[in-house]
Order: sequence, then C-alpha cells, then structure tokens
Amino acid sequence: MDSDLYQNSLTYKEIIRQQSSWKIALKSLETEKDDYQLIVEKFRDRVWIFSGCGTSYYLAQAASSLFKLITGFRTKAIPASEVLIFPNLVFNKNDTYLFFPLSRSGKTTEIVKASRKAKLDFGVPTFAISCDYNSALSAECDMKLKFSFEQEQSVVMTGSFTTMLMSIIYLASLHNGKKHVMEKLQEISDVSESVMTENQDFLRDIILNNDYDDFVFLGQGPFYGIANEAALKMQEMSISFSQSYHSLEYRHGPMSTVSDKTLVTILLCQGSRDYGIPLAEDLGKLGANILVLGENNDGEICKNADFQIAVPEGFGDIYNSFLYMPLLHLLAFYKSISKGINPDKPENLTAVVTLEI
Ligand code: F1P
Repeated sequence: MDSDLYQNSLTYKEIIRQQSSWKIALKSLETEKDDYQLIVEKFRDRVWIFSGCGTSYYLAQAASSLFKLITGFRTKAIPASEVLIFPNLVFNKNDTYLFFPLSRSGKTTEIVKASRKAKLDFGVPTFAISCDYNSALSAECDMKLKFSFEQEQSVVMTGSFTTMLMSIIYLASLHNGKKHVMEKLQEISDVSESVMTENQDFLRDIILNNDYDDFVFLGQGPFYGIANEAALKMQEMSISFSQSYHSLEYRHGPMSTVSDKTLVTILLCQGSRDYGIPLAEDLGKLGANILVLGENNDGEICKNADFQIAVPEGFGDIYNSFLYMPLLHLLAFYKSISKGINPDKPENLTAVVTLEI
C-alpha cells in the first residue's frame, strides 16, 4: 500500500477526526438549545421533508427515519431534484410541511433552488442544515442550524455526513425533553472512536488480502440511507462498482450478479436476527463474501459470515449508524489506496455541483 498516499490523505484525516467533530458540534448546538426546542415543538404537527443531493440525500434518508423513530413526527426524504421537477409529488394542499434542506457546502444549486421553491411557491417554512452557516442556502432559509465544524478539504463527504446527522438527532432529542437521547449522543463519540480504531487493521486486511471488484451494501430502516451512502463512498473514493438495497430486496433479483469477487456488507439492526442472518447464510452459499456489522449479542453475530465486526450493545438502531459509518468510510478508503487511487481527488467529481438552471 502506498503509505505516503495513506498518511498524507486529507480524506483519511477527515475520517478519523469525525468523532471529535461530533463533540464540538454538540457543544455549540447546546448554546441555542431553547430556540431549537421552540422550533421543534412549533412544527411538530407538520410533515418534515428532509432533502439534499448525493451524500446529503442519503443523509436525508437516514435522518428522516431516525427523526421519526425518536419523535414520532411524520417525515419524508426527497432528493432536491424531485422538489424542483415534481413539486406536486412532494407538497399537497391538504397537509402542512417544514422543508429541511441538508448540504455540506450550502452552495449546491439544486438544494438552494428547491428551498426557494418550497418557500416561495408553496409557502413552506425552511430550516437549513449546512456545514457552512454563512452559505447561500442559509441565507435562503427562514431558519438555520448553527454548529462549529472544521470545513472538509476533500471532495468526498465523510465527517460532514455524520456531524450533520448528529445535529439532526440532537434536534430530535429536544422533543419532549428526551434527555436520554442527548446522553447517548455524548457517549457515542468515544465508543465510535474506539470501535473505529480497534477495527482499522481488520478492515484494511479485508481489502488488501482480497481482490473484490463488486461491493454491495444492505440495510433496513435508517440503515438503508447508511447503505446508500456506503455504496456512494466506495464508488467515489475507489472508483469501484457498488450497489445498495434494502437488505431483503437483494434476493429479489440483484443477487443474480454475485460472484467470488463480490463483498456484501450487511448492516444488522435489532430486527435482523430473523432476517439479516439467514440472508448472510443464503448469500454465502452463492459464493459471495459476507461482512456483517452488528451488535455482539452472544459472542458472535453470524457464524457463516466471512468477516464480522461486533459493535457494543446498548445503543441500538437509533445510534448504531454512528458506529457503522466510520468503518464504512475506512473500507472505501482502503479500497482506493489498494488501487493506487488518491481518494482526495476522485475521478469526474467536484466538491460542489453548481448548475445554470
Ligand atoms: C452534495 C454533493 C456531494 C458529493 C459531491 C458533490 O454536496 O453531491 O454529496 O459527494 O461532493 O456534492 P452538498 O450539497 O452536501 O455540499
């Protein structure tokens, strides 16, 4: 492995610093807690539309599921482009909404325009979450979340994804004063850092000791958005073929392409014992290589998996995304390095997509 590429990589540094970013963000969010709590309660009866592009759309998917599981609010995740092109599929006159645009840069044309359309054409209040508080998106929206964040220099989003997700879960914790949620958020950063550090070499060896050329990521519920983001990271960083599905959907056709060069990563959830583990066993019989991430309930997660990473129990589906995502970032990073690709400069990609529309 090109150790120079490895050690000096911006992407690597931004992956391994993300847990400290979460702590910094939470600390700054706490300073505006009362204002945010008022907003959460004011709009509790509306449909919260989380929206974004690329990584930020997958963030919207994970955030929408988690926000609903924590608060019980009605939520949806919609790509910004759909708001622009099919707004009547998103907003209808019989309901009321809060539009929640998500963007690392706050400059992506589609999400800025979508926020403007929601507000001006449909009268929907807008609440921006961006890693740049002084961005065009923040200026466009009625409300905005403010947290300290050291801007990412690399093209691909890593810590920005998990830090924005952390800020959204923080908002959810303010509903009905769910103090236990806030306590878990304080705790998860240290646990996530330990899990990441303990498994770095294991993840590196999975990639370096095998020549996988087809990556599949599977998850249900909030882990579907995480699976989509993991697939995009693998694609963007290592220029590899990647797919992502709701876990059980993979049997219904997509598994036809399984080969001995396929690595299927299954993100287990609490409902997985009846579904995810048999799935791993079935896919193993087809010759796929299986990596399972899950809670370490009884010493092992899935005896038939080729590789397994156990995360500590006690967090569950609401928080395990923060334990899984850094591992998935590293998996993609190591694949890019193993191919001699600089993940800081992915092919055909720019850090922000701006359009003349
Ligand atoms: C959204 C995005 C990223 C993608 C690439 C281009 O950026 O599509 O998801 O990885 O960097 O921009 P943003 O709206 O979150 O800044």
